[in-house]
Formats: sequence, structure tokens, C-alpha cells
Amino acid sequence: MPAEITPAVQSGKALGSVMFLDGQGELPMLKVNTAWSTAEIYLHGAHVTHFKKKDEPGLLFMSQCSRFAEGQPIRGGIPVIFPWFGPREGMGQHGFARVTAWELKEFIPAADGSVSVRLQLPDSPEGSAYPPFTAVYTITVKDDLTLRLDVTNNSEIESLTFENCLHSYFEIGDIKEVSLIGLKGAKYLDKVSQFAEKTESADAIRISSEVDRIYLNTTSTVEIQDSRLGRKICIEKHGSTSTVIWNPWIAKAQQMPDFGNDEYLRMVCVESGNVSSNQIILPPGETSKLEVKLSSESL
Ligand code: TA6
Repeated sequence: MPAEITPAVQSGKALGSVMFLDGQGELPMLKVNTAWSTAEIYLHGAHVTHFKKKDEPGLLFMSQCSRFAEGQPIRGGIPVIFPWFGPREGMGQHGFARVTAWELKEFIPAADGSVSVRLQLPDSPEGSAYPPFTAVYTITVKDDLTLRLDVTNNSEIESLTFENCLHSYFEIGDIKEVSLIGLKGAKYLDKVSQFAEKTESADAIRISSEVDRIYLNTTSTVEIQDSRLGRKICIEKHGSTSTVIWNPWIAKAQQMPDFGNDEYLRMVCVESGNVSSNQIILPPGETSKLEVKLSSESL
């Protein structure tokens, strides 16, 4: 039976509420309700799978074929990629954080009506290959969605070298009617051309084939302009110098067992982090702060 925690109303503003229940695959999930929006967060991977403002379509794409199982990544929402991005010899792609059950540390229904949920990555055998660190992920739900991944190097002598990325999947009306704004002039590695180094020349990026690009040394906000759904999504970031854009298109979509063959039409990934040559080398005792704010408005 789900347990709902609904604090009393304070100062006339309805406070947000948090419900604990078994989600898909009977994985523990938090359902957050605020005056503006709803969100769903799985402890598995500290994975936000849903965020929807009351008067809009959901912001995040979730595959109908996603797995919800221990050791398996969830396909869609916002995978937390840490401590490496991409393939790693003999280990899972995109690090172990997204397939680990995070610990719920606290949730805070604030007086402004927002709800914050704080999760911590537990120690693990994979983590013990690194200098001692603490990874804390804070999700704040309001009329927008703010995500913050803080990684602290607890070593007194060693630097902590890692990549991080919030690998956000966005729900769109039709990939052929979407423009991505904000990356003109940025250099990128084109993964569909053997990581060739290129420079973005388009004011508005359009997608009509597989796109898999790592933009480097960019702190820009990216906008997704979706003419089919009549909305603009803003991906604002702090503490991030890399942005990844991905759409698998037809062939790759057919190769992914946890992704529907035609789902490429309704999603685009705009990912915010520090990857490749932008990896983080964190001195002893320091904390890296990656923050991403997702908001939307009518076009
Ligand atoms: O961020 C883009 C990317 O690195 C693509 O190359 C593709 O592999 C995607 O991530 C999804 O990776 P996953 O391991 O979740 O299937």
C-alpha cells in the first residue's frame, strides 16, 4: 500500500507531497506532487522517469520498452551517468551510478511549494576502485525541474578523475519538426563520423539522420523548439562544459531491445555534463557541482 506523506498547508500555499510506492519492476519509486507539476523518481539509478507540468505534455521521454530491473539501465527520463561516459573495457557503458540503488537521504517540501529529494550513491565494489568520494543527487520539483549532482573527493592525498553527465531524454512531437538552438560555434566530436572534430555552423540544428555529438567547452543553455507540441524546452546548466546531442534514428533504434522501432520520432537527448577532454580532475577535499535546470513554455 503506498505511503503518502502530505504535510499540512503552510501560509496558504499548498505544500508538495511525496508518495512512496512500488514502481515498475517493483522497484521503489517516489511520486512527487506539487501545485504545478508531478514527477517520478526511482531509487534505482536515482532515475527521474517523469516530470509533467499540469497544463503540458510530459517533458521527459520514456521508452515503452524500457527495462525496470536491477543491474539494467532505464531507457528514457534522466539517466545519471557517473563516473565514466561511454564504453569502458569489460564494464557497463556510462558508469555504474545509473544501475545502482541510491539511498534516500531526505525529502523537503519547502514553503514555496517545491519539493526537493536528496539521494546518495552508496559505497560499492566498483566505487572502491576510485579514491574515496561522496556523490549526492538533489532533485527539486516545482514548475521546472532542477537536478544537482555534487561529487566530493574525500581523499586527503589523491585527485579524483571522473566524467559526469545528466543524460536527459526529452519528449517531442516529431523529430522532423524540432530545432536545437544554442550550440553555434561550439566544437564537437561527431561519433557517427569516427569522432571527427567539427565546428557547429547552424544557428538551429535540425535532425534527419542518426546524430551523436559531444560538444566540448560549451556552457551554453540549449533550447529545444518543438513546433508540433508548440513548446520550447530550456536546458540551462552550471558546472558543465560538455553537451551531448543524440538521436539514434532508424537503424540504431531497431538494434536497441529496450527502445521501440519508431520511438526515435518522439525523442531527442540533450545531455549536460563533463565528458571526454572536459573530464573532471577533482583535487583532494574539493566538491564538483553539476546543476541542470529544465523548464518549458509555449512557443
Ligand atoms: O549519449 C549518447 C550515447 O553515448 C550514444 O552513443 C548511445 O550509446 C546513448 O548514449 C545510449 O547509451 P546506452 O548505454 O544508454 O544505450
